[in-house]
Order: sequence, then structure tokens, then C-alpha cells
Amino acid sequence: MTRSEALFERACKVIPGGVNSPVRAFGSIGGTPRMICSADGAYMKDEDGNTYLDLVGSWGPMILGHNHPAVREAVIKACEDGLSFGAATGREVEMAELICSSIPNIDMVRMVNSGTEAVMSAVRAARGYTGRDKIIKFMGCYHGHADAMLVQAGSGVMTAGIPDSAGVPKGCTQDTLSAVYNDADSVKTLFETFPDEIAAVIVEPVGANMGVVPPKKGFLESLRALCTKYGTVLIFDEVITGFRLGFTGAQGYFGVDADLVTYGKIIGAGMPVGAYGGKREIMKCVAPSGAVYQAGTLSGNPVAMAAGIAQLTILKDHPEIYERLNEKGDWFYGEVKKIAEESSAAQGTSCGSLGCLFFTDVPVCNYADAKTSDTSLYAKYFNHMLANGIYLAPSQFEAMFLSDAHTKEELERVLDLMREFFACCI
Ligand code: KE4
Repeated sequence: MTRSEALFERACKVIPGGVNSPVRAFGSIGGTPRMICSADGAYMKDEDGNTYLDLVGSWGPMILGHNHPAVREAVIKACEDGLSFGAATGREVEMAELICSSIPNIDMVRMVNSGTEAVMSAVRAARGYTGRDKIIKFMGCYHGHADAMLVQAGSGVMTAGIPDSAGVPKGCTQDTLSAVYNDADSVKTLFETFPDEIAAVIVEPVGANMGVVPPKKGFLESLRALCTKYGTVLIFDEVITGFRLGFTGAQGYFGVDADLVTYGKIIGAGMPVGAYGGKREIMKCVAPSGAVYQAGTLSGNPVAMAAGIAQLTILKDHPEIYERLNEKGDWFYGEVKKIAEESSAAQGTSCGSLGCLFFTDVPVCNYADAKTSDTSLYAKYFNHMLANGIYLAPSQFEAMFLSDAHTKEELERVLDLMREFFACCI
């Protein structure tokens, strides 16, 4: 028995499914999750001493690579001053000013502890600001596990084949309307049906939780126009795309401004951080300045802020990182798409440093297309790559995340292993 197997056996006795987040359980892949004990740069190491080139990057935070010296030093220094005070701190002001001074339409921002909390709070702010109840989300988009969001969600919900979660009362989802990603007409129909009732449209500006599904040209612009027409708050869930596609995230990358934006992952550099922010007129509705209540014991935690400030400062001061990263992504995923096209049994998709390999012959533009993927073939592919030291997302419905730490040589090896798999198994 390996150390990972022994630890996972113990874990299953005391943690539901042996993991603290479902997608880590390798449920749709089979086999035992690797118990990771350390990471540095582009690599992770498991309890049995196996080293992996990591293409998950903790699901997005590790844009600079794991264990970046400047981030590590900032955390260590912050720890020396104490871990948490439950009081206002200078670091929170620094983080808020860093975000608000860098992203044109973010006037104010509130720190929370996860992407789920950021989304839950942004939706509540939109409802409080508009006085309306209904929200529109997109099938296959995942916005964390708040009750109202668990309606045909992506990510782990999609992996588990649970379009809706147990334990969510009907009352929590009756105001959640589902539309089709990349189909603005499906949104228009909902607005025409509920013209004065929709508080918010929430969208992943790049779908990254049903695999990676970029927005079709004009899709985001259509959502912007519809929300403006109906007085509805447009929320970009940038928990993945924020500070990844560029320092101004998907808003800057696509040139479309949302009214509220949610963040996570990169802004914490691996520490538990989420945030939501946007127009002052909306954000001032949030307590204590307004009637929308939202709170958090560890929100703006000084150690987490130190990590996030260190990472965001590097990204802001070195825009060439984004040029490198997006060029790397264009090249790497361009090769992935060639491999996929040659097989006629797979599709490659990408946006910047995010990408995905779908095992389907259907071009993937939405949730229904993504669901045509052969998840057992993905499992074979995953295990082929893992056996050769490449750590991919243990689910067809996730993304590959490139970092500034990945070298072209390392990615060439990934491509060679992909070609090897296609040659033997497709
Ligand atoms: P968290 O609550 O997991 O920090 O963030 C929720 C969330 C919100 N919005 C988007 C666009 C997200 O991608 C996420 C979480 N992403 C998944 C990865 N697909 C987290 C991985 C996991 O659940 O373990």
C-alpha cells in the first residue's frame, strides 16, 4: 500500500469522501487521489516521493508557480506580526486600493474568504440594490456552492452528475433561472418573460467549469446590453479569469464592463481569499454603509492579504508576465488543438493560459456540447498522463492552468505524452 493509499483510507473514515472538496476525490477518474505534501514552481510532490508537473495550480491561484519566494516571504513576515486581529488593518486598505486603482469600474471592493462567499454576497448586493429577486445563471457555469447557485452548475457538480444538489430547498432555487451559455437569445427570452424581476445575470466570462468554453464573439456584449436595457446588474464571476487573462481580467481582455465582479484564487495567491466589487452606487448598499448584510470573521485576514498583495504587486509591476503567459497559452493550446483535430475524436479549447481537451467530436460551445464528452476516455487519458508525471485536473469538466513557471520544454513533454496517448488509445 502506498502512503497516499494509506492516508486516503484514513481520510475516508473521518472526512466525507476522504476529501475537503469533491473534485479532489478522483471520483470520475478512478484510483486513489495522490496526497500532495509539497510544491515548488511548476511541480508538486506526493507523500510517496513522486513528482508531478502540475497543470492545475491549485485550480488557478498559482499563476506565478507554487511557493514563489516573494509570496512566501510576505506570508512569513506577516505571520510574525500575528495571524488575525478581527479588526481593521492597513493591509486590507492596501489590497482594496490596489484593486480599485487598477480596474477602472471597480470603485469599491469587499474582501471575503472564498469565491463562493464572493458570489453569494455579490448576488445579495444585486438583489438589495435592485429590490428584485430573480437571477440568471448559465448551465455549466459554476459559481461556488451557495444554495441558489447549485442549479445545473459545472465543476464538481457536473463531474458528480448532480445537476442540482440534495439539501437545497426549492425555495432557494425558485428564483434562479438557467440560460444557455453563448446563446444570448436564451437570455433575451427570460428577460421578456420576467421584464422587471431580474436582479442579476451572473456569468463566467470564460466558462471554465464545464471544461473551458470561451465566449462567442458578441455574447458578453449582448449580456451587457440586455442588463443595461432592463436595469439588471451584470455580474462577471472572475474567480478564475480575474488577474489571469490580464491584470484587469476578462473585463479588460474582452472590453466589456460588468457592474459587479467577483474574485478569488489569484488574489489570495493560495490563501483563502475572495472578493466582490464594482460600482459605488451598488457597493454602498453593503453593510455597514447599507442594508445588505454580509460579514466574515477572517475577511481581509492580514496574512492572506500579505500573500495576495505580494502576488498582485508582481503581476501589476511586470505586465510582461501576461504577455509571456498568453503567448505560451496560444502556442501550447494551439498544439493541443492540432492533436485533437488530427484525431477527429477530441476538441481543444482555450483562452489565454486556460485550456481544455474535450473527448468528443462535437465542437463545444455550451453545457450540452460539453456533456457529450467521453468521461471514461478522459479517465484513461488522465491516468496515462499521471503515470508519466503530469498532474491534470481529475475531471473532464475542468481547466488546465498554465503558470509563469512552466517552461516550453516541460510543455513540449506534455504534448509528446498527449500524442503518445492519442496514438495508442484513440
Ligand atoms: P471557491 O468557493 O471554491 O473558492 O470558489 C468557487 C468558484 C466560484 N466561481 C468560479 C468561476 C469558480 O471556478 C469557483 C471554484 N472553482 C473550482 C474549480 N473549478 C474550485 C475547485 C474545487 O471546487 O475544489
